[in-house]
Amino acid sequence: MGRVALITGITGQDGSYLAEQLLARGYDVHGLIRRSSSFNTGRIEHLYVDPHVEGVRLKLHYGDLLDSSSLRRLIEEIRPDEVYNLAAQSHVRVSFDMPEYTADTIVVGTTALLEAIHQSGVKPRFYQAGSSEMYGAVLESTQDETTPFRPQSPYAAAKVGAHAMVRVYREAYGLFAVNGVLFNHESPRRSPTFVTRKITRGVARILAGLEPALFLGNLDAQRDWGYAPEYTDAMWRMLQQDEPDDYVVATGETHHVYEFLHEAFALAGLDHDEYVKFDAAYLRPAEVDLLCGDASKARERLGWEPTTRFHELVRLMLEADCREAGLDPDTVLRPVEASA
Ligand code: NAP
Ligand code: G4F
Repeated sequence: MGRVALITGITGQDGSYLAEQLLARGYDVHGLIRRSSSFNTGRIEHLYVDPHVEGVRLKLHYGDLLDSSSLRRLIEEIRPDEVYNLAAQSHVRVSFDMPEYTADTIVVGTTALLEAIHQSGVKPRFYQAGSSEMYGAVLESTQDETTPFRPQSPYAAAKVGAHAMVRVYREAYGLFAVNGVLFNHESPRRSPTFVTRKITRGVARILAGLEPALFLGNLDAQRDWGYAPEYTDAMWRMLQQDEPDDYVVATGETHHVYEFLHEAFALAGLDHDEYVKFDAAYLRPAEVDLLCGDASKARERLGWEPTTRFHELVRLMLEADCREAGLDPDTVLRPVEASA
């Protein structure tokens, strides 16, 4: 029998890529999904097969990280070999508006899942989706597994709490529990409320005549942006090691938000000064100015290497958004050689 994985947050960007990769590796994949009045399964529609068909390897289950009884039931029913805890209220700006809910999904939800595993007696390997946001007000120009956390948002503080809880279950109960500390990772499946996708989607829609302008907040922050499917591969690698440990996953390259903006508008042959407007609503009460990861440990121990770099990432996201806006990227974007 193949291995069995449970993914919370399977309907999100990372969950969809991870599900794809685990199915390709022969796993039976179970996903926790929230009940919603409209479909929330768009990112995994291409993987979905009617459960009445024999041999189906992707199964979806209603539940919620805030409903501990559903977590306990699922762990006991599915008896997974690996659990990937990706579910979260993952938007930093929104976490200032909804701090309690954010903390509930991240700290209480993660604890509920760890405790459900502990109580069940099932001993799956456990991955926790930690974030570079935990570093917050950084004092060092690159961050690795030894860099202290100085969180700047309810989201980041909650992720620090979940990170600590994972260590407690690892030390106290010998659970194979791993914290990934992942720097920003993006893709055409990124929610359009995060800045990279907001920019590429905005540029494509301006090109298509669907929007007159793009409203943004702070353009001065620096982020280390990688390509999401490469990061979900790193999650899997962490759970295949002999011992549980914590790992940073990053490209080691950092760029200002305005560089991403310039790059996307330049590829489309548009002048960003004409279209980009400032809106203070997108500022945060406290900002993280600089993130740049050092993933040496992941390189050495996991054999993991980022391959998609900044310019390629901007292009592939913009191309996908052009298609979504009904445009042919080969016609409307500058060719690769002209933009290299
Ligand atoms: P995402 O696209 O926002 O997906 C979040 C997922 O969590 C969605 O499937 C969402 O369900 C689900 N969810 C939210 N609240 C839930 C709850 N109470 N119970 C059950 N499910 C719930 O996030 P992502 O970019 O894929 O990121 C995956 C994880 O990695 C998150 O924990 C995020 O904080 C963390 N992370 C992300 C990055 C990054 O750059 N992407 C970097 C570091 C860490 P719906 O679809 O129903 O909303
Ligand atoms: O795209 P962002 O919202 O991503 P942020 O805050 O870095 O968080 C993402 O990455 C984290 C990993 O470090 C994850 F843990 C987290 O779940 C999430 O996936 O914002 C990036 C930067 C910020 O400095 C923000 O202030 O872009 C700036 N920004 C400027 N204008 C904007 C906007 N961000 C958003 N979302 N929307 C804007 O209009």
